[in-house]
Amino acid sequence: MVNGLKGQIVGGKTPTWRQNDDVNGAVEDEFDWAEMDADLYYWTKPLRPVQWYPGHIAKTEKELKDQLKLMDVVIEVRDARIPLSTTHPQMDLWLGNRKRILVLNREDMVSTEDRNAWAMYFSNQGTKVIFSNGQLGMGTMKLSRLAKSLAAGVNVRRKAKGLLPRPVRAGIVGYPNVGKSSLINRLLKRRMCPAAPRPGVTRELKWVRFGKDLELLDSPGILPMRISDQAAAIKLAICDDIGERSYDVADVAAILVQMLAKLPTVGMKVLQNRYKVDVDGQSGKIFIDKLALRLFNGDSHQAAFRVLSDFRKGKFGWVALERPPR
Ligand SMILES: Nc1nc2c(ncn2[C@@H]2O[C@H](COP(=O)(O)OP(=O)(O)OP(=O)(O)O)[C@@H](O)[C@H]2O)c(=O)[nH]1
Ligand SMILES: [Mg+2]
Repeated sequence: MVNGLKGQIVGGKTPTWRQNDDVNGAVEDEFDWAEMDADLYYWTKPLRPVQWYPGHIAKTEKELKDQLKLMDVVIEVRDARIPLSTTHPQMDLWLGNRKRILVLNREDMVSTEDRNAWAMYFSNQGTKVIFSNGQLGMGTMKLSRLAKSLAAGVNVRRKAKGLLPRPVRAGIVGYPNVGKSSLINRLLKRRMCPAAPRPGVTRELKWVRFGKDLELLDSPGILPMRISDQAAAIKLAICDDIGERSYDVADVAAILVQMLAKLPTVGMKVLQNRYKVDVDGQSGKIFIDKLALRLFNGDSHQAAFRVLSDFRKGKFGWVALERPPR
């Protein structure tokens, strides 16, 4: 229990849950994402800050920054469920005006509406974005084609100088566990880079070759040393994009329950039906405690973990936790 917060992850602008049981499109259209973000801000405020900056990130970050200077193009991978929260605050600074491609991976884990909303948002900004699936390989061929075409100028310049062409260099960067290594493996159709369903798998920079004209750099997932936006940190925790030891599973699951209860495509009824637990309390924490009593002999940690892993497996449907700002 963090900060002795007994069942108290409530508050914010709306002291009680507002129910969203209507699953029709009209309700979804009217849903105010900014208001949920505001609530999330208040819910996370009393919690111990979530920070995760393991040794291997500290060790490789400088090396990665140096390597980025050698790239012809940089592929930034984000989690399609939380494209804003998986945006590294220093990436713009590190990349300057280097050619870049934005990849929203885990496309299978969001709805078509989520995907359309983000596609529109980034296209309005003039940002090239590719949706991908690192597990099945969708989007990877398109990605390699785009990387090669964006970087084609390198060899035009080399030729003009009388030099032989060289493979294009593309660096793959992004937050932990967003699917960077998987994307490379799917593209190469070989398990060249270790990938597993937890953050912090890749620990060193690694170059791999794709055909004769593309070189890819796999890199460890990086995060800022201090995450200033704690609402974002909780979303990283919910999506398993940050080390499990950095957060309290019960607190994070309680907030997830409160978010799901509000989301237009989930709502309280879905939670109630799935877990056969009444949502008559005011906080996600109470819900988790009730679930613990019903299924886990009172073990709240187990109950919390069940809700988190159900979300990660899509048991509430595939839903993004963020929509573009209006
Ligand atoms: N459902 C789904 N799972 C994916 C997708 N992409 C990757 N995964 C899974 O997510 C897990 C993490 O993938 P990795 O490739 O290891 O992620 P990473 O970004 O390299 O992670 P770090 O090396 O820890 O930074 C693996 O179990 C993959 O199978 C996707 O598009 N959809
Ligand atoms: Mg990796």
